[in-house]
Amino acid sequence: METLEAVLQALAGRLRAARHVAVLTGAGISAESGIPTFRDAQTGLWSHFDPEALASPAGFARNPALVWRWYAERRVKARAAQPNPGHYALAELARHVPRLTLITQNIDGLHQRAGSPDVIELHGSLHRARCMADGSIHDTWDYDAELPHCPDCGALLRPDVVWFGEMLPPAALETAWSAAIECDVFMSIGTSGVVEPAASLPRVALSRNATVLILNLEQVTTARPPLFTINGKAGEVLPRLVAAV
Ligand code: BV8
Repeated sequence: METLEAVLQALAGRLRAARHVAVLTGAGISAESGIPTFRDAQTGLWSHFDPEALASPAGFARNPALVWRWYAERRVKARAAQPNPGHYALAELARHVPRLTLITQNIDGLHQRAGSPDVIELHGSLHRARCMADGSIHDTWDYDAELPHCPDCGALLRPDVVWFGEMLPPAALETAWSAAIECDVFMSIGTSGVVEPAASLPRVALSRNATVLILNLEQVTTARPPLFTINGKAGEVLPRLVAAV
């Protein structure tokens, strides 16, 4: 096991030499902003419900009011939260490398609020709703309605997120897949790597001999180039990494 400092210095050298850096984030990067992750035992969203029960078309069809209440609560929490140093470090990194593709599984919008441009939202956003009839996207809606309806056609609105069993937005997935194939460095930050197809992105990068960093709370901190793993908090580690670039 290497020291964190040694791993950070080695990674910083590869970031300095990189033409294209790709980053995939998961719930872990928002944990230090106070937003519960999916798997944290004490606060994990999934400890209270089966993902198929709420985050799925069947769950919504079965009880749309319950699903809307769950997403409304998460949207309020996300709006009240602040980006943390991990989000800001990634926004800063984009100013130090020729090209950075930021891909997130998160739907909280914190990367955008930290100043990251062009965030690829693989799983949609809490801050948009979609008309079930005409597919129109709405940035605001009647937040007090138990079941919000489309202001244009009156049909039921749904959260503009990707549920289990649903295809990811094709353009977003294509951009993410291409970045994983083309990048020199791929950093997976704060994700347990369970949900597909996002979970395959680091593997694609590794198969193309990119330098790959996996940073979460399950890893051992070590360097087996081109794979680097760090056990640490994004809000503490990423600012140190970006400062070393
Ligand atoms: C698809 C939006 C093709 C909604 C999400 C059966 C039927 C149908 C499909 C499947 C099936 N079996 C498998 C599948 C595929 C399925 C899947 O992968 N299921 C899993 C459960 C096995 N995938 C899909 O359905 C995808 N679509 O495959 O389409 C298709 C089409 C039709 C039919 C068949 C196939 C769609 C998946 C998208 C689902 N939507 N989110 C919402 O949020 O409500 S997923 C949601 O969960 C997140 O977006 C994210 O992707 C995932 C949670 O993962 P993480 O972000 O990693 O969070 P987690 O809590 O797990 O981990 C946190 C990590 O952070 C940990 O590692 C921890 O150590 C670390 N951490 C904590 N604190 C910190 C930290 N790290 C750093 N610093 C810290 N401070």
